[in-house]
Amino acid sequence: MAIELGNYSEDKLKTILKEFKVAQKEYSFKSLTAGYINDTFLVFSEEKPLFILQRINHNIFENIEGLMMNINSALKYLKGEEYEQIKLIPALSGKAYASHKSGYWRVMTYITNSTTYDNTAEGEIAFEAGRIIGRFHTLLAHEPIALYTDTIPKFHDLELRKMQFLAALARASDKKKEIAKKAILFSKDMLVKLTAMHNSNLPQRVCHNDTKLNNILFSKETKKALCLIDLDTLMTGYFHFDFGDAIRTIVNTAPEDEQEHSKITFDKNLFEAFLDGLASNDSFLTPEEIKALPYGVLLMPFLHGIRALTDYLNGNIYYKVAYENQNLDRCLSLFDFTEKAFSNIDYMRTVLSEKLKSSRH
Ligand code: GN1
Ligand code: MG
Repeated sequence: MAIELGNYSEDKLKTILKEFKVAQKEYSFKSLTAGYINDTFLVFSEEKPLFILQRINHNIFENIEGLMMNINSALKYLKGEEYEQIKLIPALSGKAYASHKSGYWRVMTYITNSTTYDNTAEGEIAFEAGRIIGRFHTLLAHEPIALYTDTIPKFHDLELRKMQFLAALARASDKKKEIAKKAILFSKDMLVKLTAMHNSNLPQRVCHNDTKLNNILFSKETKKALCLIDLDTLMTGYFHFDFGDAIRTIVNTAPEDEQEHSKITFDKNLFEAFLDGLASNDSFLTPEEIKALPYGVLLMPFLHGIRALTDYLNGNIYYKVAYENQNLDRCLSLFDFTEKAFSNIDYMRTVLSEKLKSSRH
């Protein structure tokens, strides 16, 4: 049976794979369609999944060299007890990626018997997610941030996203503005609230910057978290980015684009399980970083929401969409979660102070 490979033929993928240091075998491919940005394929030999072949979206990641250097530097440390190592397979040129007329490609090892979850209702999964994110950060805690390039400058910067939103709003048609009225009002209100909460005096760390639950690999058998995947946005940032992005996809048991907003949750048991997992690592956060975590839980869904709204107003030029209003629908779901998180801010402060110890007492 022919497998759907999107814009690529099997022959084309075979030609690209030949540009990497892999054994000459008969390979087959399966398209993985979960991401919004890159084109991703699982590579099989005799039914066995061996590699991930990926075309990096060059429109979004303009600095491929810097991006691959960030990943390469971090991967040297992302291994050890209770953290599964991912390896990049070099191209024949010796580089970590191959440039081809169709774009920039890379190959990584595939971790067998692994799986991902888009969302979960299980405390065990939330605990493991917290544990592995803490592990990722402790493994990279001593990395000099100067080694890392800002491949998407100001990626999680509220001011930048505000300017981009206002620019899109100024250009949008009255019809679009009418359709998106509720989201626009919410954005304006939340921008004021979040700006007031912002603390600009926190330590920078090497962050993953896209720690949604389905970027964590789990063992199919034991349900233990293995490692973080999708390292494209690995660059400096603040710990509350990684914390907030994980929380928005874990304590909400519905998908991030759930259309029935009554299904969008802020599940306290999952929040606490995640914190327990995080706290099972040695303490590595300063008291100020811990204090900023509830802000991160509001910031991250809001930023994703306002980016989706901006893209809707701009005519869907950034994210891949399946239908015209998808970005707006996603925005409204993310804003609904932001509101639910907002009403839990005192609760978050209390549990955080109970459960997380800082590295300075
Ligand atoms: C984009 O394509 P994907 O899912 O890895 C986005 C992330 C968002 C995500 C969905 C570079 O990532 O920030 O979390 O969509 N990545 C970029 O919310 O914009
Ligand atoms: Mg990503």
